[in-house]
Amino acid sequence: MSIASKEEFRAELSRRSFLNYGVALGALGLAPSLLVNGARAAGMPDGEILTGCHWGAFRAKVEGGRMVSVKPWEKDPAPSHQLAGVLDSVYSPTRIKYPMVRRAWLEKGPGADVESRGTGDFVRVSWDKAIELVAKELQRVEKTYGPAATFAGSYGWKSPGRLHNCQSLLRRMMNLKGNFVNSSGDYSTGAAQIIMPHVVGTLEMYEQQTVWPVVVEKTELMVFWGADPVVTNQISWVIGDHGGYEGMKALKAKGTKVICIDPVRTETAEFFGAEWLAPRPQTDVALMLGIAHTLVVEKLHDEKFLKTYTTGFDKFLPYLMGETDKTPKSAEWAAAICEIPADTIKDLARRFAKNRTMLAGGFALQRQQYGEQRHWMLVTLASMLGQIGLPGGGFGFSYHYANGGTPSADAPVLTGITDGGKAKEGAAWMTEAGAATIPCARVVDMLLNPGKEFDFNGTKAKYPDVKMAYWVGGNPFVHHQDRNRMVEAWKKFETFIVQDFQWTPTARFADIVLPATTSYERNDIDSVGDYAGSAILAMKKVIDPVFESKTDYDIFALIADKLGKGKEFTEGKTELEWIKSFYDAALTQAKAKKIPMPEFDAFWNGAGVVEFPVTTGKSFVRYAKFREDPLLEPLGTPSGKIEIYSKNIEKMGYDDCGPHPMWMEPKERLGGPTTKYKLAIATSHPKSRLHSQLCGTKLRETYQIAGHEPCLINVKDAEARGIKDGDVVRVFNDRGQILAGAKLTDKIRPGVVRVNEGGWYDPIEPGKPGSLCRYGDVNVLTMDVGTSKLGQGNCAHSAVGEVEKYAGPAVTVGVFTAPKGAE
Ligand SMILES: Nc1nc2c(c(=O)[nH]1)N[C@H]1C(S)=C(S)[C@@H](COP(=O)(O)OP(=O)(O)OC[C@H]3O[C@@H](n4cnc5c(=O)[nH]c(N)nc54)[C@H](O)[C@@H]3O)O[C@H]1N2
Ligand SMILES: Nc1nc2c(c(=O)[nH]1)N[C@H]1C(S)=C(S)[C@@H](COP(=O)(O)OP(=O)(O)OC[C@H]3O[C@@H](n4cnc5c(=O)[nH]c(N)nc54)[C@H](O)[C@@H]3O)O[C@H]1N2
Ligand SMILES: [Mo]
Repeated sequence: MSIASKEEFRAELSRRSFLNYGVALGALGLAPSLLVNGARAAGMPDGEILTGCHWGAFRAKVEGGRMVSVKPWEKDPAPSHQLAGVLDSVYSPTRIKYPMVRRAWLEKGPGADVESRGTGDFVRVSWDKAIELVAKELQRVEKTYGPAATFAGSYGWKSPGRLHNCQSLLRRMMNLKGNFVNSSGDYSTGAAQIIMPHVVGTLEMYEQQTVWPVVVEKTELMVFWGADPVVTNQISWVIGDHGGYEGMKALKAKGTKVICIDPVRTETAEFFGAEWLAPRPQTDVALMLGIAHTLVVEKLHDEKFLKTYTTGFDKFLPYLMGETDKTPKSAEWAAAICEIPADTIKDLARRFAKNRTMLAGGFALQRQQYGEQRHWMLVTLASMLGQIGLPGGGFGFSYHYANGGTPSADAPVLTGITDGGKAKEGAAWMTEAGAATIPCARVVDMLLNPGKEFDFNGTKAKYPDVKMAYWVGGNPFVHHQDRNRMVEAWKKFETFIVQDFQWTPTARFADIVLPATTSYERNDIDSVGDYAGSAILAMKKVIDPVFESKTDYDIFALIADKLGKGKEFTEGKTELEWIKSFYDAALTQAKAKKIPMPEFDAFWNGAGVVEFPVTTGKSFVRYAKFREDPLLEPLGTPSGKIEIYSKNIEKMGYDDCGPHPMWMEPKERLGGPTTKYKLAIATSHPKSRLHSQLCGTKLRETYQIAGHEPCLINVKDAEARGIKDGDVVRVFNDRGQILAGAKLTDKIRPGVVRVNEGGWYDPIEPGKPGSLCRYGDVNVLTMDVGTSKLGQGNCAHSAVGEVEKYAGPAVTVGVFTAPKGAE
């Protein structure tokens, strides 16, 4: 079966079969919300300009210096409907227009009246003044408290672009100044990316998958386990390619059996008409163990595979069979925990073993307490099935992320601006820059416990005593867990600087706010597709910077200059010279590999895009080489094999991550033995946003309910509480309370409500612990503990609470306008 052509796919899209992604963007009725009087309209000519963003490449139309419409790049097989919000984000009322400083900070100095953070009491200052304040403060803090007092590990989904990479630029400036505290890892796969190297020898979460064409041809049973690729493949870390949608379309056309294991009947389940199994959240390890137990009892496990390619099954087996703890992990045992009937669990074991089965695991599973166990157990289960390395079988952890599984093109690697630290091998954020480093999700823990020793992946380190933070390209007052704990902890900062283009909740809690441009107001370059790498695209400036915003590069160059390091920062290069240097480095590789690629001028002044051919990438099968020759192609683990038992983890002696995968009862979960609340709160990634990005745009009007973030609730749970569709509800637990708009559905299992992550935090009384959030930031309700001493990832999907019809006084959401004086 061959994959449907792009043309067929687009035709299908225009028949609106795919979540309305094919709807013309204008059809949403989203005209830009603000007439920008202060925008500098001169300079940019009318016409259409090709550029790109997380949501894909697009052509922006410019009229009279304004971006008036966007249309997806013709070669995008499945454009995201979110592009309409991208247009609006440029001109939305939440745009930061001028440098602003919190009044008390400006008048009384660093650390003054920290209680007033978040109240919106800002004073406008000139750029000269702002740069001077920032430079002086960086120097004061370093001089007074030393190099480990400024946090610049600023995490978040900044825009694509190899030059205006605001996080690298921040660290580049900080490295020139002296030193800083950095962070490692990410919020996406904090637990799994730490345990996977012990198990399979790579980060695994961002590796290329057995490609879709092979899956379409060979896979007989596709299992999306806590994964919703139809929603989450809309975005990529670089410029979105959306190749995964071609794969999914072809898989559906072939009629391959799909099972979705998820508390929610997802868009993916709907798209495939999949079989839906809805376990209690956080109980997947029990479910997997129940399947594994059945495989052993019915002798369906592949002993030859286990012997040849794995190590430690003999140590795991006694646990599975209950010889070590008198608890056989039988289907019946699992059923009592996960609430999937024992017969269904046994049946899954038989079907997994009988068919060529791909276990496609998402990330939410491991953003939970003991999250490390999920993917370890999935790898163990796949090992027992013995299909790893066979076409279309085994496991895959990135089919839902950035279009993993899209065949990779024969493309050169595009480099970018460096932070001046020593680059480690591996993921881009694993730099060795920084006087100290913390796992990124432990930031609040660091603030509350200076000097405290913490464990992380076999090492021990001490939290630094941080007095100041500089945040770019992230929105911690939305992305971090347990907002009330965070609001308290943040008071410890003497100074908090935020550089963004929108008045996010984070910017509102800042002392100094610097207005950055969007990517559409500067020149840059990036690749299309994290896995596909199908093209290099000129991200050409569409319009001039609006109001007083400056590019991230210019802002950091100005600060560096104030610190006497301007030349070192810019290396004397202009924006376009930097871009050319990245392109030319790729061109050199391309020439060596005989990949056709034009010279820079022809590229930049011509089509603005170079596409690359796909050859060998079309047939890639993950772990095929290892399967073929485990001795010559060993894994990067100590044994060279898949480690079902890890001696390295055993040596760490952790009580929350043992030497083989196991079920551990989390602190709170639906149906948990000691859990106080009756509802699990799912905090998934939103269909019509990228986290918090675009929440401040008109796109919100397409999904908000009674002006609030939606709360999906099962009809039965709603009826039991007297809640009707469209009601304003209060969602609460011991950690906090938020308002939301009730959306009744039978597409969520009873006992679970869903409020997506990314809703902007909008406290009635900013700075006051427990204050009601008027819009619906679900992280007011989540818990801020590490997944385990091993990974120290976040537990964003471990929360329970209650929902009631809101009976308090009427509230007005206040977070979607600029603070007073900043309009
Ligand atoms: N409860 C719960 N919480 C979660 C999650 C969950 O599943 N549940 N998921 C977690 C995950 S996986 C992630 S990745 C995080 C995401 O958390 P974030 O990455 O912090 O979320 P974003 O909303 O993408 O924030 C990016 C910010 O950068 C700004 N920005 C974009 N481009 C630029 C630029 O070029 N320059 C500057 N200066 N600023 C820019 C945007 O305006 C926006 O404010 O959230 C985490 N939080
Ligand atoms: N549209 C859109 N796409 C995105 C993003 C976005 O914000 N918006 N963010 C991007 C980023 S940074 C990331 S990290 C990825 C995130 O990708 P994921 O982490 O995979 O996405 P989530 O939506 O958090 O969860 C996926 C599914 O897991 C289910 N789930 C939650 N808890 C459980 C559980 O305990 N058991 C089971 N079986 N299922 C569970 C949820 O209901 C959901 O359907 O998405 C990326 N793609
Ligand atoms: Mo993420």
